[in-house]
Amino acid sequence: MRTRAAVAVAAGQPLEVMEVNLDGPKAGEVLVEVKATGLCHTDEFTRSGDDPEGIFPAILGHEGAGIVIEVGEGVTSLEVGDHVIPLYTPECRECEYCLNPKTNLCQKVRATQGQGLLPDATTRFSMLDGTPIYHYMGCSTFSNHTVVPEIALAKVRKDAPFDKICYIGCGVTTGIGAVINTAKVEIGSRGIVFGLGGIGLNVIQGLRLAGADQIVGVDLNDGKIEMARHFGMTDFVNPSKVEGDLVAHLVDLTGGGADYTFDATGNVQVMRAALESAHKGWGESIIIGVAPAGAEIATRPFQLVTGRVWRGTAFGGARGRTDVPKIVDWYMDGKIEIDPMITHKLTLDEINHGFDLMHKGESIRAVVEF
Ligand code: NAD
Ligand code: AHE
Ligand code: ZN
Ligand code: ZN
Repeated sequence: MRTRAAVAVAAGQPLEVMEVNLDGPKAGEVLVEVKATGLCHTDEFTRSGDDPEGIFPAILGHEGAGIVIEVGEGVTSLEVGDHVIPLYTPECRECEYCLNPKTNLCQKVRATQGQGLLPDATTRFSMLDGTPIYHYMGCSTFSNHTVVPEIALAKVRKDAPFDKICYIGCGVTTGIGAVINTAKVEIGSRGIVFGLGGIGLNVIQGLRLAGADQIVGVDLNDGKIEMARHFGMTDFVNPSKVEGDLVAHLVDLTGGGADYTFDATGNVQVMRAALESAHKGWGESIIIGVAPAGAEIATRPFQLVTGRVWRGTAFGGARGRTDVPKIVDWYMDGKIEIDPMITHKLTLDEINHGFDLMHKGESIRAVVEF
C-alpha cells in the first residue's frame, strides 16, 4: 500500500512529508493506522544527528495511538479494529528480561529494532523509487500507517481519545513510571525534578500521585512555572537566577537534599547536579534524559560512597502490554491529567513547526493528528 509519512532523510535536515510504500504485515506483525502521534525530545535527538543509533532515511515517531487494520499470520492477541498504542519497549513475556521482575527491557527484538528493521531484519517502508526507509524504535508513528510486531502493541479501550492517549506511548508513562516503578517513591518524600518539559511534568504529576510532600522543579525557562504548579510543583528554581552554587541551594531548600531527584533534560552537567542534590545516606537520582553521542557523566565517587544512588529508567520501567492499558484507564478515570500538556495540535504537513516549538520552549507536547 501507499501511505503518507514524514521522512527523516538525513541527520540535521527537516523532515520531508511524502508518499511512501508500505508492505503488509508478515508473521507476528500488525498493520496499524496511526491516528495521532506526539513529538518527544528523543525524536529531535535522533533527527538532529545526536543519536549514536541514528540511521537514515527513517520514519521517526514513537508516541502514537491508532487502530489495527490487518494482522499477520500467527497473531493471536489482536484483531482488526482494536485500538492500540505502539511500544518502543515491547513485552514478549518469555525472554530472559521479561521473566526477570527487576527490568522492563524486553530484548526479544532489540537487536533488529536498533538497526531500524523489523524482527526478520527487513524494512516494510520504501520510497516510491524503491529506496528502503528504516523503522525507528520499532514504532515509526510519523506515518499514517505503520507495521509493528505484535509484542510491541498495547491493546487499549476504544472510548479513549487518540489525540491524548498517544502521549502515554512515551512521555506520560516515562515520567509517572520513573516515580512509581523505578524510584518507588514513598508518601512524604521530597523530590527534585530537573527539566519541566513533556517528561518532567509527568514526573511531577507522578510525585504528587505518590504523595510527595515537597516537589521542587528546576528549569532555565520561567515559562514552565505555571504548568508545573498545576501538576503539583511546590517550589521552583531557575538555575540562571541562583546566586552561588545550584547544588548547595537545592540541598538547603530540601533540608539536606532530596529523597529522590530526576534528570529530564539529557544534559550530563544537570545529571551531576541531580545526583549531588540527593540526600546523603539515602538519596536516589534517576536519569531519564537521553544524552548525545560521546557525552559522559561524572561525579566524585565519594558521592556514592556516602550513600547516594545513581539509577536510570527507560519507558519509566513500564511493561507496556500490561501497564499501558492501566494508565489509559487512570486517564479516563481522572486519576491523571493529560489534556493541559497537549499544548499544540498539528497536521502532518506542519510537523517541522512542532520541532521549532520544542526548541523555543513554547510547547509541552505538540501532537500530530492524521
Ligand atoms: P522537552 O524539550 O519537552 O523538555 C526539556 C526541558 O528541560 C525544557 O523545559 C528545558 O527548558 C529544560 N532544560 C534544558 N536544559 C536545562 C538545564 N540545563 N537546566 C534545567 N532545565 C533545562 O523534552 P522532553 O520530551 O521532556 O524530554 C526530556 C528528556 O528525556 C530528553 O533527553 C528525552 O530524550 C528524554 N526521554 C527519555 C526517556 C526514557 O525512557 N529514558 C523517555 C522520553 C524522553
Ligand atoms: N539510541 C540512544 C539511546 C536512546 C534511549 O535511551 N532511548 C530510551 C527511550 S527514549 C524515549 O523517548 C530507551 O528506552 N532506551 C532503551 C533502549 O533499549 O533503547 C543511544 O544512546 O544509543
Ligand atoms: Zn519519547
Ligand atoms: Zn521479552
